[in-house]
Amino acid sequence: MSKVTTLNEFIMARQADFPGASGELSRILNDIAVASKIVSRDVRRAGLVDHILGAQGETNIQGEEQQKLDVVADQQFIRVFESGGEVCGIASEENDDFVAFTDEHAKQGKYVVLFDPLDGSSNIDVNVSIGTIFSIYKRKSTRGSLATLEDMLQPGTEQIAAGYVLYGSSTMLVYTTGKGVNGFTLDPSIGEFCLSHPNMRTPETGRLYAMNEGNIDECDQGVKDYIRFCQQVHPDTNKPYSGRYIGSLVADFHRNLIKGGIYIYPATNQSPEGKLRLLYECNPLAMIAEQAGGLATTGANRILDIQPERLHQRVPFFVGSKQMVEKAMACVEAAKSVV
Ligand code: P6P
Repeated sequence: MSKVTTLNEFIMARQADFPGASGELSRILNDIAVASKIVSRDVRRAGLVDHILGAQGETNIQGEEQQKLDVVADQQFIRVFESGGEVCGIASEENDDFVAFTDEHAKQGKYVVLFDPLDGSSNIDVNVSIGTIFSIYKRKSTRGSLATLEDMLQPGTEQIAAGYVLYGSSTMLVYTTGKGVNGFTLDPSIGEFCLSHPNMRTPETGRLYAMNEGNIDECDQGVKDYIRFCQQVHPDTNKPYSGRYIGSLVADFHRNLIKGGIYIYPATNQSPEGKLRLLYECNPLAMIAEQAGGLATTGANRILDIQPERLHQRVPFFVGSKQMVEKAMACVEAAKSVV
């Protein structure tokens, strides 16, 4: 039986990739792993422990009803970041404003973390996979001071690390520090994330497209043209592509990353800037996608190049296999030139 490599062993071994790194990033990644194990335990019990099922009754800045597990997960991640000493502040989907930690130790932290603690949480009650998405930046403000909004509003190209945790049939943590993508599966029998998907590469093309086609009438013509293209019989397979939409971003993204495919959440009449948030959903997944050989755009522009203006800013999101995203962008471009 081949030796199992735990996440901790992997991080330590790869620390050499960062000359001058004194382990802070490694500690943050380990902190994320610890919080994820706790959230995974709570997600697995969600159906049994009624105090965490059902809406918290509050609504977050997105106008979405907060499920209690959202709040539990958010607090779990904030707790590990605040106590770890490497992170001086956070921004999260569940918090209207960013949080600058006031503890003197935390204020010395070199990094900020932006995250969606439990994306797709409306699926909790029906036992569909959900996920955590995170993005790590070096702070721009002076160590020892309070984190600032400027620390949070950095373009995706400045990410030091990005990743997600998928609470699915198994719990997986997938991340990149800009030197490829690696996936780890939680082995509950030893409580460790173990390297299961080394050096993940997404297929250049694929046959799966993920979009909420209920929105099709509200989309621009180029999106309609691309979906129509997906639904045509293709000469190489004599079949159309397959529509696969779970309604949980991390689950749809992860499946496409492995099998090849495209996920599209375009601008619609309801959501003229798209639905997904740039800072803690699109940027981290865009970094993963590009590091695995895929693409991530707004349908026109590279996601990672966008200079954020607001914490909860939304953008249209086309992400996945390179050739599929390129084809979708070509449809969007072609539709613009049609008067
Ligand atoms: P719709 C979940 O709320 C989420 O942010 C993503 O996880 C998911 O892909 C998308 O929204 C689903 O949105 O409008 O299709 O229900």
